[in-house]
Amino acid sequence: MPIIQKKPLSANEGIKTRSNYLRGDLAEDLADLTRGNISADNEQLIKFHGSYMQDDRDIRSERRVQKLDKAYSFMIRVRVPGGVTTPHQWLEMDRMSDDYANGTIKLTTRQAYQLHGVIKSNLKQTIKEINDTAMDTIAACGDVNRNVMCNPNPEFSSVHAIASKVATDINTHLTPQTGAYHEIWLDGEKVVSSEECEEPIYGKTYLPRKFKIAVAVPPSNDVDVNANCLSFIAIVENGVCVGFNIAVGGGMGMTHGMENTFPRVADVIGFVTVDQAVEAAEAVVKVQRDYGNREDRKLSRLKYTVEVHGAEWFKDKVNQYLGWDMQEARPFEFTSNGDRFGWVEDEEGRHHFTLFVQGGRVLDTDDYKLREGLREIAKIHDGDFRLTANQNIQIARISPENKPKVEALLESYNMASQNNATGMRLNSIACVSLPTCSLALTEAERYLPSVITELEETLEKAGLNDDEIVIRMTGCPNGCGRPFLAEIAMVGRGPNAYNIYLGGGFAGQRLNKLYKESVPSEHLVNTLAPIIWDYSVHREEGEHFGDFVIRSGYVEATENGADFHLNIKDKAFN
Ligand code: SRM
Ligand code: SF4
Repeated sequence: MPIIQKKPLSANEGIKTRSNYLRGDLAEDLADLTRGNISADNEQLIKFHGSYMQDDRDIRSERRVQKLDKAYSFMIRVRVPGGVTTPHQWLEMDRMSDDYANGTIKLTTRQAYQLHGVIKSNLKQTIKEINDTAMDTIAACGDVNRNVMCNPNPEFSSVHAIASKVATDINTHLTPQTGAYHEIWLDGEKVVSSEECEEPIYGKTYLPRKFKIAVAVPPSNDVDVNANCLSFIAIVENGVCVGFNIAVGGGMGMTHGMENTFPRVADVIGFVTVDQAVEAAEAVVKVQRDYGNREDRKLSRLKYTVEVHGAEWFKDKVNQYLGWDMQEARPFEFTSNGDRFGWVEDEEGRHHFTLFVQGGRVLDTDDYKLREGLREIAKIHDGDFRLTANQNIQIARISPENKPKVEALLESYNMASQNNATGMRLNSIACVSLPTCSLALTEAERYLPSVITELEETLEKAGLNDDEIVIRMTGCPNGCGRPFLAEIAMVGRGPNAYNIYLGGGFAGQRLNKLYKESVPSEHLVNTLAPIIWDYSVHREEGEHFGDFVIRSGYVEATENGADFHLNIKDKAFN
C-alpha cells in the first residue's frame, strides 16, 4: 500500500494536480507578448515541456538599478535518447542556434542538446521546428523520466545496438502521454480524456521529482550509473548482451548546510533479460511514483526512497509490481567513467571519432571555429553523431570511403588537435552555471578552463600531462556536472568561493569527500597543486589520484551517501 502522507504536499504537487495534465494556462500565457516572462505556476509546468525560464544574470543587477525587468529568455532542452542524432538534426540545431538562440549549442551531461537565450516570442516556433526534425522536448525536464542515456561504445557495435535500442524503447515507453504538448506547441486538437488515456503510467500528479535512467556497457561507466535513479548495466557473455543488472538509487544533488541531503551511489538489486528491461523500468518508476516523498522536494528523489526503506525493501517492491522476481545480479566491472578520444573502428568496419568539446559548448571564436567545423562535417557525414555523457561528441559510423574527408575537415578546423589536451582537461566537466542558470552560486563553465590551464603548469613539471585525472566544477551543489563522483571537484559555495572535494573513484564507483570549504577562487590552484605534486612523487604503480588522496590521508573514503558528510577533518580554508 502506498505510504499515507502525513505532512502537507509540496506546492508543486498542487500545480501538477490543477494543471489538467500539464496544460494549465500555459498556451494563453505564451500568447501574451506584452511581457517576456510567464507566471510562477507556468514556470514550473513548462519544465515538463522541456524549457526553463531564465534571465541573463550578467546584467541582472544593472537592469535592477535601471528599474528594468530582468532580461528574460528561455532555455530549451532537446531529448536525444542514447545521444544518437543525425547529421540533418545537427544542422537544424546549428541553424536554430543562430535563428532563435544565442549562437551556441550546449551538449549536456545527459547526452541532450540545449539552446539558450530563446525569447518568449520565438519559443513556440523553435519547439515546433525541433519537432519538425523528428526530435522533441517533452519530458526533457520536469517530474518525469528524462532523456535516457546510453554508452556509445563503438568497439562492440552489436552490444551497443542492443543497449541503444533498450534506451530508446524505455525513453519512448516512459514519455508522458498527455495531449498537452501537441496542443500547446504543435497546434494539435484539444482532446478531453480520462486519466487512463492521458497518463497510464504516471497518473495526474506524475512523479514526486525528476527521474533519470542510464544504460551502461561495462567496462565503461561513461554514463555514471551512480548519478542515476535507475541504471541498466549490460551483461555481456561470450560477446552477446544477455541482459542487464538493475541498479537503483544513485544521485548527486544536495544542499549546503543540510546534512540530510547527500549524493548517493546506487544499489544493484537484480538482473533482467533484454526483453524484460522496459517492463522493469516501468515497475521501478511506479514504485517511486507510489512511495517517493511528495512533501519535501529536497528529499523526494528516488535515492532517498531507497535510503529510507533500504535496497532489499525496494527490490521486493519492484518484484511485487512486476509480478515476477528479477534474477540475481551478475558480475561486472567498470574501469573508467571518461570518454575514449580519437579514432576507433568497430566490428562492422565503420569508423568513429570522439572529439573533446570543452564544457560541451559548441560555438565559434576567433581562434577556433568548432561550430563551423562540425557544420561542414555534418554536411558530408554518412553516419550519425553521438553526444556523450561527458559533454563531448562522437562523429560516428563513418564509412571507410568518407573517413579521409572527415579527417581532412578535422585537421583544417584544428579540431583533431583538441584531443591532444592534458589527461586532466580531457576528463573535465563543467556545468552551465552563470550567466543562465538561476541556481548558480558562482562560475563553472566559464571558469574551469582557466583553472585547468593554471594546474597544467604543475602537471607539466610533475610529468603528469597524460595522466587521466577526473576533475569537475559546478556552480552549486545540485551536481549537474556530477562533481561528487570526481577525483577532484570544485563545487560553488558562494560568489567566487568553492568547496573542494577529493577522492572520488576513477570509474565513478565511489563518492568523494569534502577537503576544504569555501576556498576563494584565487586559492583553488595553490590548494590543489601541492597535492597533485605529492601524487606525482608518492603514487604507487597504476594508482589513480582519487585512491592516492585517500591512502595519503587527505580525505577519508566515502562508503556511501549517508556517510558523505562524516569524517571530515580540518575542512575550514585558511
Ligand atoms: Fe541539472 C537543475 C543544467 C544534468 C542535478 N540543471 C538544473 C537547471 C535546470 C537549473 C534550474 O533548475 O533552474 C540547470 C540549467 C542551467 C542552464 O542554464 O542550462 C541545469 N543539468 C544541467 C545541465 C545542462 C548541465 C550541463 O552543463 O550539462 C545538464 C542537463 C542534462 C540533461 O540533458 O537532462 C544537467 N543535473 C544534471 C545532472 C547530471 C546527470 O543527470 O547525469 C544532475 C545530477 C544527477 C542527479 O540528478 O542527481 C543534475 N539539476 C540537478 C539538480 C539537483 C536535483 C536534486 O536531486 O536535488 C537541479 C535542481 C533541482 O532539480 O531542483 C538541477
Ligand atoms: Fe546550475 Fe548548479 Fe546545475 Fe550548475 S550545478 S547548472 S549551477 S543548478
